[in-house]
This record gives sequence, C-alpha cells and structure tokens, in this order.
Amino acid sequence: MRSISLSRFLIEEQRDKNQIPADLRLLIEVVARACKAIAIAIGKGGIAGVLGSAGSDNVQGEVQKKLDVISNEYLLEANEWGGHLAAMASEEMELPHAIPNRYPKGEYLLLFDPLDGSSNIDVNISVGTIFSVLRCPEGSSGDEAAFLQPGTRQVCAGYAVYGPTTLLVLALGDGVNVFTLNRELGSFVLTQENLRIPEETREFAINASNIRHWEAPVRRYVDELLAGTTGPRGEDFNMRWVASMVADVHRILSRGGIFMYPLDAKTVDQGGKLRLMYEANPMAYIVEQAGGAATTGRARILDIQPTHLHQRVPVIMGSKSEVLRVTRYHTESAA
Ligand code: P6P
Repeated sequence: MRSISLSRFLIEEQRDKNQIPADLRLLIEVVARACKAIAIAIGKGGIAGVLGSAGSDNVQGEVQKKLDVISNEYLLEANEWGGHLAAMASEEMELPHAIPNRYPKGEYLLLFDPLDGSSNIDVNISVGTIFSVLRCPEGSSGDEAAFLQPGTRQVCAGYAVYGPTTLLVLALGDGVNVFTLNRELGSFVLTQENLRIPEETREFAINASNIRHWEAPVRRYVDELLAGTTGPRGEDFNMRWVASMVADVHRILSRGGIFMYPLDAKTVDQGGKLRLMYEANPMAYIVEQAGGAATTGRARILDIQPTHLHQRVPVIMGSKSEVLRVTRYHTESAA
C-alpha cells in the first residue's frame, strides 16, 4: 500500500487523471480538516462537556445534541472563506447557508449531515459525518432550488466515521478510497484503495423493532433470511443494527451486507425515515462506486428528482445481489 496523504492523493488524481479541479480539491481538503476537528471534539466527550442535548430541536424536529451543533458550526466556518462554494445545506439547518458577501463564491454546493447517528454519542458508539458535492447551476445564487438535483449529478461524496479509528471514505467518480487519520501527524493517510463491496453476503441490517410496520416485500425478504437453512435461502444469515447509518454502511462496504430503512407504516406519510440529499444520495453514490446497489425498493436512489431539501426516502443499499432481490420482491408484490 502506497503510504500517501490525502493531499498527495488528490494532487496526483488532479494531475494524472485531470479529474479533480483545484477548487474541488480545496473543498475536499477543507471538509477533511473540519472532520478532524469534529473527531477531536467527539474524542474529548464528557471531559469537554460536549455530550448531551443542546436544548434545541433541528428542522427535522429531532433533539439536537451539543455535538450536532458544534459539528455543523465547524463545517460552516471551515467552508465559508475558501471561494469554492456557492452555498451549503445541512440536516441541522432549514434553509441553505449562503456564503457571506465578504467572501468570494465558487461553483460547488456542499450538503452534509454533520453528525449522523448522534443519538449514539452519549453511549460512545461510532457516529459519522456524511457529505455530498454538487455543481451550482449556472447563474444560480445557491438557493434551495439549486440543490434539488438528482444524486447522479454528484461530483463527489464521502463520509467520516468516528470509531476506534477515524476514517475518511471518498468517492470522486472513479472508485472508493479509504483514508485513516494519523493522530500523531494530524493527517489522513490512504489505507485502502478501490474498495469493492462483496456481491454476495450473509449479513443484513434493519431495525427489527419495526417488523409489524413493514410492507409485504420487506417482510417476505427478512422472513426468508430468518428461516436460514430451513427456508428458501438455504443459508443462515446474521443481523447487525448500530442505528448509525455511517457505521452500518461502512461495515457493509467493508465486508458485504444489506442496509435497509424501508418505507413502513410509521414513515409512509413522510416518504421514509432517512434524508435523500445528505444521507441516501451520498451513501448511494459511494455504494454504487464500490460495485453495490442502492434503491428505495421501487427506484434507483440516485435517479430520484428531489422536490425539497429535507426530503426523506426509503433506503435499501449494499451487496448488489441482495438489493436486487429485495427490489424484485417489491416489483412482484406490485404486480
Ligand atoms: P432508528 C440516525 O438518527 C439515523 O438517521 C441513521 O444514522 C440510522 O441508520 C437511523 O437514523 C436509525 O434509526 O429508528 O433505528 O433509531
């Protein structure tokens, strides 16, 4: 494995493949620096008094953790001055954040979930930052309409997972690469090139407490997995559910699996649980770049034309053969 830093990787990608414009390289390095600051804040935990609730709700109506607010601020402050962005959007903010007039505007739009899975923070379970990069439409000021582009228009997507190690997982349209934070040097170092998700798997991730709310195709699929060697799959399966999308999807990218937060009777009115623009789309982009698949059960996630910034969608993603099976069950159920 070449021992190269994130900066060198991006420069070589830019020079050798002419794939990453300078402003996009700057954007990625700035986001990575903000993720390092978030990792440090998380690592201090109770010592720095950053655990617990911020005493406010976000636009989703969810209780904000102190670290949700801190992480959001880090990403806003890090990205405001660089001249590479037209605007930013966050799970934690109702409206897009315009670049202050004192700074130049750029051609990119940055979307992020600053601290996904933050309900796990107080019990020391891995959480993460998810981000997505779009181009700002020509002549647009970066208002909400500018962000409403299908996931296929992403030029970059990535996540940081704050676990036993802090990882940065990056997809730029030419595969998925993993960088590990060297805490002594304070820099991300390439530790896995061209990550490929195993086509087949014997592991699934779903919040099984919702079983009574599931639609028939999901119930059929999970029942078959639970039947194991006694059922139609003829194999035993294992279940994992961290309740932190970044941790669950990273496990699946690393050793295969299927992640499901499907439409169910509880979430049908909102269209699903997870957010399209800064959770489903970036993760779907990364999973597809790693050779996996990502659908709502009825449509490819990246093809969805968004109607509003905080839109929610059903999510089924991971090892291609399993995702295609679940999607087929939805088609058969509708027939
Ligand atoms: P539940 C975290 O709040 C999150 O948005 C995802 O990271 C995670 O996969 C999901 O919600 C967990 O939802 O219903 O199991 O708490």
